Amino acid sequence: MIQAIIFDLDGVLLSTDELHYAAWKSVADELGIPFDRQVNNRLRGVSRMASLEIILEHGGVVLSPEEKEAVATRKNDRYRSSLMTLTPDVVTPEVRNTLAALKQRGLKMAIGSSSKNTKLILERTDLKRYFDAVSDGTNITRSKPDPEVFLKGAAFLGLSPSVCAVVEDAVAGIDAANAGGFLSIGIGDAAGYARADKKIASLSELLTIL
Ligand code: B16
Ligand code: MG
Repeated sequence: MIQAIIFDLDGVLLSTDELHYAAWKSVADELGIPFDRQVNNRLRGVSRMASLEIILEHGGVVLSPEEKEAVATRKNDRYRSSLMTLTPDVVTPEVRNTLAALKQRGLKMAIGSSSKNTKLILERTDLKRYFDAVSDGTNITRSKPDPEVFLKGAAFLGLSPSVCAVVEDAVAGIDAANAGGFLSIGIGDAAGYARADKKIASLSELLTIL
């Protein structure tokens, strides 16, 4: 019996892909690295530093640890400025109604996101009030596909993974959920992933499958 749902943020509850894309593109341009949406897709659910490694490898560029730190900071500064343009309207009525209905059913809800900017995004979009706990990039040391972010989320809720579902749009996130012993639910990109326990085309389907 599922008692709680842990939601990935970017790609599940809202899309900041375009904002990540613009910020990474600007730093890639400065480094002379070709960057397009195909490369950007590989960064889905991946931590900031791991994303930078993928971009550098794609461009055949080698940087020192200090240079990497500086580039990642530059990207994040630009990304955070663009997050200031977010308003509650970026969250669709379907997402909001689904969260409200699940909460009304008595399900516990948490966020399980790789992003260190999760709290800013939740505040800007007025999503915070639906969640009993937030596990994000600021409380983990290992990135998805490691299950740490979801295990911490379940621990914050005081529940065992066996009674929690995870909703994810990234293949790495489904692998993380499975590795942690959660029921994995794929949406978006991850809806086509064979290892997802359940697949949904849109968030409101949670109301019928759970
Ligand atoms: P930040 P999620 C992920 O969020 C994004 O999908 C991914 O593109 C990003 O690199 C990662 O967060 C880290 O974000 O730079 O803000 O710490 O899908 O796990 O909610
Ligand atoms: Mg995601």
